[in-house]
Amino acid sequence: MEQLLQTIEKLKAEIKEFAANKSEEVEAFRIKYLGTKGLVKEVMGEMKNVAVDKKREFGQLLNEFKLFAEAKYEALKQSTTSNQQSVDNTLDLSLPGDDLPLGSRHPISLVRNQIISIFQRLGFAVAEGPEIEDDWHNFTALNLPENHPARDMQDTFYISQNPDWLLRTHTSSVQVREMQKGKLPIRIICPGRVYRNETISARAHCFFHQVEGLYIAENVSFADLKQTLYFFVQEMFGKDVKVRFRPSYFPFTEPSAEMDISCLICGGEGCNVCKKTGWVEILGCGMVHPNLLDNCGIDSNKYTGFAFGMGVERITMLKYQIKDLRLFSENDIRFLKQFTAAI
Ligand code: 2U9
Repeated sequence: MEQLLQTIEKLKAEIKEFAANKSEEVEAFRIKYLGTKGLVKEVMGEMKNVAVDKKREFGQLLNEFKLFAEAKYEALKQSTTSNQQSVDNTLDLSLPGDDLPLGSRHPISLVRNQIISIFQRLGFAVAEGPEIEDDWHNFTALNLPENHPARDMQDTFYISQNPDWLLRTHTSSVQVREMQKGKLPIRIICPGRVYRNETISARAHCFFHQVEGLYIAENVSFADLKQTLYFFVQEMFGKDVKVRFRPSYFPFTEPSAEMDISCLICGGEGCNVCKKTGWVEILGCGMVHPNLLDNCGIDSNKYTGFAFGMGVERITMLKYQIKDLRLFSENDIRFLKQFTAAI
């Protein structure tokens, strides 16, 4: 009896240590221990030699031994199949990688970045401000009197919680905030989104993007304005493009002008894009009205400045010959993916 107990212990230790990496080794385990001529059967066969009064005790022991061997077999099977799977999933690192389709910048972002970069080369810094503005920064400070049509509900989105709050209608409020800081000279461009209560069409939207610029220092003249904007046009549209300034009116500048460039499509000959005039308008500009300087605590006897403003959508439409403003906000991938190669 003692010998049988020792055999079981020895076999149990052997089974415990048994390791298998491949399914053939697991099969070898099954044959050796659990097969019809296996060691478990052989040990079970010893029951006939056990004394009657010990049969119950040994029966239990042998049964536990058999379950132990079977459990080990199941565990071996499990571990080799998961090993096998992980071998199957092993990556072949020598294979070329999958192509990741590259996205592209939105055309408005492309053009805005280009405008910013041109003015940065002239020493302009970028300034930003809130899209929800108060009446003073958006209108009053900018010489837009209380009865000005731009203040009408038809033109401006007001915030219902507070009649003093609105969605900025231009980024000029950012320049006002910079002027209030009182750090002169000021040489900034203000890119950003603006909102106007317009019916959406191919030529108008309830939001669009502007880049406005402001230069305030001593002795700033209209000649500085012209030369700055001429440099911008040459960088943006090419050296052959001509410019012209037409007198205009804005409440925040005096004198004021609109700047045209020779038509990019017909080169000035006259076509549908320029409505047969040979010229297309690209921005508005002028010398900062002295009232604005005074409103913001800047000495208008000492300082002068120029300002300009352009719609990024307009510049983008001219540059890429886009005919409908709504394309910019429809997120149609067929439109957007055409700008993958643009820088
Ligand atoms: C301050 C002083 C002056 C900014 C200016 C324009 C002329 C202009 C339009 C272009 C197309 C708006 O987006 S648009 O519809 N802008 O024509 N903007 S001068 O003048 C300023 C701004 C701020 C303190």
